[in-house]
Amino acid sequence: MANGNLYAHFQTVFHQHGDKVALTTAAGESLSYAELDRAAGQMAACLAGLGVAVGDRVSVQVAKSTQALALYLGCLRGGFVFHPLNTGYKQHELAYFLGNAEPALMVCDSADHAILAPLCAEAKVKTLLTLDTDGSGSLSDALASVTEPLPTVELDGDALAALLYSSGTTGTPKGIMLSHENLRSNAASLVEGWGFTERDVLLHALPIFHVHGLFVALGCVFLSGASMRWLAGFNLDEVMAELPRATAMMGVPTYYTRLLGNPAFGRDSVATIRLFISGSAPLLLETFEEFELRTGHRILERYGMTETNMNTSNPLHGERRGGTVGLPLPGVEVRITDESDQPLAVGEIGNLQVRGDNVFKGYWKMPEKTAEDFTADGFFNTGDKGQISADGYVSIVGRAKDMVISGGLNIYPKEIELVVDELPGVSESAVIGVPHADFGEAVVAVVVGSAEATDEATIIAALKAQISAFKVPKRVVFVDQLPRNTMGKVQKNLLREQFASLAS
Ligand code: MCA
Repeated sequence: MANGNLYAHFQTVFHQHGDKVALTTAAGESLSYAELDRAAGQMAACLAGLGVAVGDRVSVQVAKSTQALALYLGCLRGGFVFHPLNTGYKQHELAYFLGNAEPALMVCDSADHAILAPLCAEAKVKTLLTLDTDGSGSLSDALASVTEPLPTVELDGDALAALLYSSGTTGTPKGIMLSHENLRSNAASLVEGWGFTERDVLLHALPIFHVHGLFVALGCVFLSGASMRWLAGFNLDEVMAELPRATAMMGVPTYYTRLLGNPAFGRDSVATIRLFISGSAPLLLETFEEFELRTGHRILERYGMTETNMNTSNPLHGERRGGTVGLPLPGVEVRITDESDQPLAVGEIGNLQVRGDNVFKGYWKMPEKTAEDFTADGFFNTGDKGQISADGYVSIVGRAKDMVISGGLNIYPKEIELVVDELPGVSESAVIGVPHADFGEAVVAVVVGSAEATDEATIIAALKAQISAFKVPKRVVFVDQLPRNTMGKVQKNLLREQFASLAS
């Protein structure tokens, strides 16, 4: 019986390409596949030696680095459940995640140790280690005493590989359980669908605490034996310098609008690139068209979400239709239904539902919420509104859930409203997304002020102290009252219209 551990599938490729460079950083540091395999084996042995057992969660909040990559691979290899945390999360958010995920071990930047130590004590996390981008930290010290790499653990494909949180409309984050087979099957579909081979060099500028940079990008590279240009984050000058060394790039729309904002970006910048892929947020048709005019490339837009990884993709060979997210991937069923899960006629707008090996195992410790989001015949309700054309192209036409996507990051208004409503001088608030040239959408808070005075700067400063900076409203506006329908529900669509030009 083949080992269901995703790392076993990676390792087959690693052993085929031992001396080949797997990744090179912008600073010129390179790691071969053999070195990556050894680092993962050392990391797995180190964590096991610290008492982490198969199925235990390992929470990680560290800056992107080659050691952070080895930590992810080591968790897969050891059968530990990888729990990545956005490096922007603050105490208020972290306390919940650690209490809910109950990790056996956590790894953080040494700069955050003082904040995380009490949170880990509170959440009864046995071990807290540090790991810095220069390779220093207590995890590195622990690694130094490892002599033998841990052999890749035998797992069933249904075993949990990762736990990622998405807040959801109620503001309470939900742990999304992803299995080794969820990740392997989807990555295999993408390697085939996007034509990744060992000759490719992926420009990797994405964070590795979300699906896009962690599972989509790394899955394509490690199942094909390709190489990577490994950037710490999206820095326009670095990306411009790295493009001539790459054959493919993955990014959120903001990456592409920023490239277009650079007059030096043009056809000769992309002479070596065969494929640009966009996702995590809608790619505006104007961006798609301007990019083709500027470079001759039609960006390949695909659609996914943390619960399902990738669902649809525009074709590698065939018409890439701007404004759509393409066709269902092999092994993924997509349908549009009405409120009672009945499929609608072609072209009609309704609830977008998916079924396939890519769909997650459920929400962590929330069986009722899980049951709510699946239909009797096993389709997952994505919460997105969509339609499918007669020739099968899927378009996302809206969101049932009240969510803002800003710079490729999902932001849930409820989570911010709960914090704003507690601030002095606020009686209630409504948080919306408005168009933003750089981030696509920007968060705006519409506030009904109570007797004491408060103002935009005070509210923004208070929020920055409590929640991740990327979630903090770019603007705060005051109104006498919030528009409500006859049911008393705040009419956010009216607010979006009223404040549409606020962040432009
Ligand atoms: C940073 N800032 C943001 C964002 N990022 N504000 C709103 N939205 C954002 N996404 C703010 C910071 O808080 C800071 O504010 C200021 O911008 C500058 O911060 P900096 O870090 O320098 O920003 P940046 O480097 O320009 O980052 C923007 C970015 C980054 C490059 C677009 O957000 C990014 O890499 N996004 C990709 C996220 C991602 O991987 N998404 C995939 C999710 P201040 O100065 O006030 O502190 S996976 C997914 O969605 C599904 C599964 C899928 O289909 O892929």
